[in-house]
Amino acid sequence: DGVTLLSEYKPYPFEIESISMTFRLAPEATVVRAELKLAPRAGRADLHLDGEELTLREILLGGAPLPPGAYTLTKTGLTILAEQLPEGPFTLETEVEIAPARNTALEGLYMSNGLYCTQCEAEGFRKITFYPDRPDVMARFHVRIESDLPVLLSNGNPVGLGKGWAEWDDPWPKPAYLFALVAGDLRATSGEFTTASGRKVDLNIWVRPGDETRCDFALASLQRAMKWDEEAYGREYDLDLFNIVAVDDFNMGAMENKGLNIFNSKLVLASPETATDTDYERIEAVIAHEYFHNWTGNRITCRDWFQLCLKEGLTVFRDQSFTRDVRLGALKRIEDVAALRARQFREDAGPLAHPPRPSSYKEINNFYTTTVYEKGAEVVGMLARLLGPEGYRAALDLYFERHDGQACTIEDWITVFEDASGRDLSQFKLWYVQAGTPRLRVAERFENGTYTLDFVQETPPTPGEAEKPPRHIPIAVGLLGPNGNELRPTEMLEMTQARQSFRFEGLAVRPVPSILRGFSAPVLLERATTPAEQAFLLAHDTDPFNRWEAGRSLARETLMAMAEGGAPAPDYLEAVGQMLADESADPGFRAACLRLPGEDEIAAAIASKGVAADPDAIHAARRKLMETLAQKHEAAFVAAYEGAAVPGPYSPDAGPAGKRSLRLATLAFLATRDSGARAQALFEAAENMTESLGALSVLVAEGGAAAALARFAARWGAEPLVMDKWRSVQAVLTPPEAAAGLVARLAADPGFEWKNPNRFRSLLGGFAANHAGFHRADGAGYALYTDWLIRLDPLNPQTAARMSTAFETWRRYDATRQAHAQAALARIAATPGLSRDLAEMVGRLAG
Ligand code: DPP
Ligand code: ZN
Repeated sequence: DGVTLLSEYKPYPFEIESISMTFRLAPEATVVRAELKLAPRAGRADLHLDGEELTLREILLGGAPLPPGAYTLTKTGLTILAEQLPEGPFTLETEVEIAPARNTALEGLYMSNGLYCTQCEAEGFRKITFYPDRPDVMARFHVRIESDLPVLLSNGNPVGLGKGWAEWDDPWPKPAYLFALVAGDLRATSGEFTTASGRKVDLNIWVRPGDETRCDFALASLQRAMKWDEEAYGREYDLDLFNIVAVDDFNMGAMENKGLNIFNSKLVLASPETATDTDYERIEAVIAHEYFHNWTGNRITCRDWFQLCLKEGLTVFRDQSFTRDVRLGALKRIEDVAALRARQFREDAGPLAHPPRPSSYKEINNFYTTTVYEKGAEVVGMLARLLGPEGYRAALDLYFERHDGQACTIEDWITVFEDASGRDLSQFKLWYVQAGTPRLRVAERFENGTYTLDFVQETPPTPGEAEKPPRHIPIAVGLLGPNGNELRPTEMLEMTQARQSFRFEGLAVRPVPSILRGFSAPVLLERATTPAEQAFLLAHDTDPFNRWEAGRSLARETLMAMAEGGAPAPDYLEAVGQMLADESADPGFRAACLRLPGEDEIAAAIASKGVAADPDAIHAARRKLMETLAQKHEAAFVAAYEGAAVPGPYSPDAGPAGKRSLRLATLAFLATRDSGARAQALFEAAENMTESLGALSVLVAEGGAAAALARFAARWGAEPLVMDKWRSVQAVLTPPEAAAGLVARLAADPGFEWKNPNRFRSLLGGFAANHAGFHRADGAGYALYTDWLIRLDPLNPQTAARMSTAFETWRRYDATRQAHAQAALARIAATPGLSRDLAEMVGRLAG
């Protein structure tokens, strides 16, 4: 039935010493010759090579043509029976033909605006040549490219270059998913880096002619990442050359191919006029992420794709730490937790819930999820908190020492932590192998100077997992006194039982607890508390994360009450006024505290109480709260807005970016008072994309952006990445009743290049984020979205399947909406020729 099971893993019976490939590039008929040097590992076995959509032209075993009866060819590969094979090492040569110009799935070798490029993770290499396309087969690659195009790149070091050809050799054995090839008319922005041990590395950012002016930030980010990895993890780069190439058609963000990273162009190109502060931050983080994979992913890779979080969870944790250290400080944790809750908690609460290490899949591309990535990073973070900084570093040193050059499992990883710390982590391992977000309830007692926290943990069932034994949860707790002074500094409690109590003795007064500081574990904390106490923590907590968290939960509870007809909590309204006026707090932090929780987050919170969420009521409540706050604190909003102006030339640094963030956060409130006059003025005066797009967003949400949108389009019509923002802002923020109609019109525009994943995501992905617009009661939002998924699927199954996750929350809403969502899923499921990717997703979504 097409299901792959972790329990059925078997080692590959052959070793591949090397693979030597020759590509004769042509858009419709590229010829790929591959020579594999193989050796049986233990005993005789059939040789199976993966291969899809390949036209076999020649096959030679030990230099002699293999007669057709000696092998079998299917849609998924080629098999040579054991009795046809010699007992010792042998060579196998194949020649196949492929058509990169007709590859719309963007997996394997394909073309993007005249450029040849590849994407092989997870299983794209099998669309290039016959090969054991699995990560535990690591081999040395030699690549010859023949083409008249000016720039011909592959992994490793250049070893030969002539007119119409180039040869590359990668000295590091690697799995096929890290193979890459690029050919085209490209320009480099170059620099260098000298490693701690003195190796000089040439760095190049390759882009299409004309884009060279937007590469400096990416190059500087790469240099920062290389330095940080030496300092924080003792990891040096291991080749003389590091290339990054930007391509316009890419299913994901970027890919860590050895020595030749390939990036979605939106994560490389940046100039003040075309990229926002958020874009700069993301570019730096993703450049770092892919670079960090060189050790966590490439030098040490995954045994099989079930272990994906071994490289992704760890590498996300590393890039988060990098951004914290070089850019954002404590604000980074706030951003990461907000994103984790919005995406991963949402996944964990719905039909797609799965553990960071799943145990079965039909299509591995469907498991590049926020659970594998972001929850995977949280689990690594918990290990780091349990062991402390030195213990964590010792464990990582041991990991690199013990497993360099290997394809590993989560068990290997946990064993390293056990060996480095002497601790038993068998219960901790549940975080990797079970799905679901634990709920952590806490009650408190104070008697005779002793303060007691009574915790209860419980994880609700998820698909296929009814029983949830207790987890090992690190809970960081600090105690504050009535004046906001710290009575007890942060202590890491370790909860391992279903119910567990922790005592703090010798206290003169009843403390205010600050629980789960720094979000020390990915759980839902439930604590009966008063708005007054949350306001106290927002004003006084010495842990910046929990300070933000107190305001966030106050806002969430206020919005939930308002969506059910209640009034805003006075303590919350007061607390916002204090935060606004607190000039001692960092502007970026104040902005984070002022931004209201999104409508999807409110819907999730309402649904988790077993009540059907009403998207229209939530939208109205959020709007009403913005108006109420703006009215109550108008003067303070104006003062904060004006105080956060950033004169002078643009810099993407955290200081000015934080001020712009505060300015734009306050602008949204003020627009409810001045009919968007300030936003209009800022839009007209803006000299950078952050302010231009920020002001435009406010105008769109206010429903009065027609002139500004036209002006923006006239200026940026020739810049596809900028026009993605123009589309996205409208799709996300147009008032709900008008959104579906607007998105349908923009999608029908003949200039809308929907086959490009960035274009498609900007409009349709934006629409799915327009909570009340997408979840319209009449089902028109679902129907429009479904039409487009069905249209995209035959061309690009991977992106279509990824975007079907818009439907993962349908059970939160009322019966009418549920019926519309089910009808939409049924319509997708009934589509003839549906891809395996999307079929698996709709099956799970409807289940
Ligand atoms: N391995 C890539 C990344 O996450 C995704 N294809 O960096
Ligand atoms: Zn990654």
